[in-house]
Amino acid sequence: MIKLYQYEVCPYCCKVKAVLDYKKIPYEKIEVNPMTHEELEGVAGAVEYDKVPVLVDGDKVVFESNDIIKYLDEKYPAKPIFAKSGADQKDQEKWMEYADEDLVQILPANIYRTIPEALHSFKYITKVGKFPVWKRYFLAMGGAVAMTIVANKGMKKKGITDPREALSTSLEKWTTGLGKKKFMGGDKPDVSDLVVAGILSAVKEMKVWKFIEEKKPVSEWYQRVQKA
Ligand SMILES: N[C@@H](CCC(=O)N[C@@H](CS)C(=O)NCC(=O)O)C(=O)O
Repeated sequence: MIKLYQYEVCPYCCKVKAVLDYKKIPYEKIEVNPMTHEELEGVAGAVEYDKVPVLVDGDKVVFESNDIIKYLDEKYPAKPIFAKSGADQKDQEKWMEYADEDLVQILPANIYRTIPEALHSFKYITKVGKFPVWKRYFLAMGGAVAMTIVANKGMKKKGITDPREALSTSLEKWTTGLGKKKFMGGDKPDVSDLVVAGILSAVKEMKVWKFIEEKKPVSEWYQRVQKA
């Protein structure tokens, strides 16, 4: 069976899981210890690569979420998600870039916006991630403070003063593109729908989720993707 080395709440891993789930490809999740990466020892090239997701399919090891997604669509062609050419392909490239360069970039500032919010996010991340129980508490406290500082610095660098507003602007780009369509891919989801919904699913247990859910065009589209 396919093995996906991941962190449960890593948005890049969630992109890959959205594709695996949509295509109904069975897989086993292997939660990686973010401090030691010990699970990746023995997986060719994975320790040097030093990031998740890593997908192992028999002898094949694939790195980088977008390369993994392309690999999956080629190897498991039922329910194709990529256009082969033309304007649709250009659109998909545009939205995949939007997902990685715009939407993902705005999320840290939104989950680590204030220390209480960061504490809430960290508690969840350390609960579902592979952290020894005794370390969770200290990580949550220290991590929350550290991440709030880092996320706020990162925001300032990008000229973002209000993370929620920046998220709204980013999501509006998506809903404007979606227009009256059911999915960005038309009648059924394509890779753009899956990567954007996958990324959003990474924060569904965080406080920012309520803010996302209140945006009806986003939440209604998200529900449609979940069903599909
Ligand atoms: N470009 C990569 C980015 C993957 C990435 O940055 N993953 C993060 C987790 S969200 C990571 O593994 N960082 C190194 C670490 O946490 O040790 C992809 O699309 O797969």
